[in-house]
Amino acid sequence: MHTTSDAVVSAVPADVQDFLPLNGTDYVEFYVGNAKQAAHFYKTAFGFQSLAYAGPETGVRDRASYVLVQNKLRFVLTTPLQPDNDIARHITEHGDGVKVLALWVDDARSAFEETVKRGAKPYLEPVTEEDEFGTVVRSGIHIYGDTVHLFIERKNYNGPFLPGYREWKTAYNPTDTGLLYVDHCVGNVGWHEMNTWVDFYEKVMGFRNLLSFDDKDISTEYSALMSKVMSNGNGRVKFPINEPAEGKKKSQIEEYLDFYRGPGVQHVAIATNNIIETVTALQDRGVEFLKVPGSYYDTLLDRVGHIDEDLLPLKELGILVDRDDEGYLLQIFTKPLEDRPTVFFEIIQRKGAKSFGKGNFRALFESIEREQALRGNL
Ligand code: TYF
Ligand code: FE
Repeated sequence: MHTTSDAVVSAVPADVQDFLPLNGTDYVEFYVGNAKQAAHFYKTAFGFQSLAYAGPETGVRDRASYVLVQNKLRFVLTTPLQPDNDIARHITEHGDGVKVLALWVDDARSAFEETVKRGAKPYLEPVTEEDEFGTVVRSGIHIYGDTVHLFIERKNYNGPFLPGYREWKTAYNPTDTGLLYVDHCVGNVGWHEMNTWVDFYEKVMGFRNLLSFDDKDISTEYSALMSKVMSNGNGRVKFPINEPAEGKKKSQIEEYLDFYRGPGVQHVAIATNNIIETVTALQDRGVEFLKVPGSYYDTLLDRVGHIDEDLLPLKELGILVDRDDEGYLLQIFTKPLEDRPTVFFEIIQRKGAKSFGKGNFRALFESIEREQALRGNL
């Protein structure tokens, strides 16, 4: 049932100095066509709260950015106010998508120097910004496609978000849905590019390869792909990298690459402590999830053994379950959140398991293929 590739290797030995210490994900920034409406959608459908805003009213001329928060999860939604800036070009090329995976560090200058000297392409030279709440240092490097990592140093800052933003309060505050923090963010890269980016995360970022899935592990009739999960030293930041593999018909990764017009973030996995409550709330608010056949649940307990949850709500909601050596996990995937079949979310509850749901790949990918076929892209 579980092969060795599903085992999670141990952490970096304590005596090895981590040259890029990361405290976790700071925020995920999306470039979108209409940030005001997107902010309303994420508040209404996903239960985020308003946190901060930057735009013409705060002296920013070329963009408007809305910052949303839910527990430790922060999303920034940014839209261009001009037709000819990088944000506008990003949207024209990719549609709405993830531009920035921001990482929380104690030293943004060192993060920049250590990664650039190992070969990272600079995106933002270290800059120090101040306001009445203190000082923030930011820097950034390019990753796959047009996506970037920003390093955010906020140890001397206690403002709502970042300098340049003001607090954003509204009377409209839908209740949260139990979303807690980013568990992992997956990138899709081009044909035969996975190992280039695995090398990048190893050599430039000091990450390790936790798990690998080859096309035999995860090819269904059509949707062949390969994937390697990269993790930083303390395990707080995990970036799986997918590449398409040859199958009978078009891989789901190829469909993404065609519509995103290149590599980019495929899914953001968000943790919850109660997946049944979270998914019930999301579904009530109109979030659409991929479905698996009811027969998936006929043999579920034979595959995963005892679980604390009742089977019936899992089946009604379409929540998937997988087990590894250390425990089990529950997960479910939204349909793409844009008109282009590109970015989607995963909701995940870990009960000991540190793996990535390999036992669900067949059911999940067959479900993705049914959607691909409805779009005429299979
Ligand atoms: O992040 C992961 O590896 C799991 C599995 O298109 C997965 O969530 C991999 C590829 C994909 C959807 C899910
Ligand atoms: Fe995932």
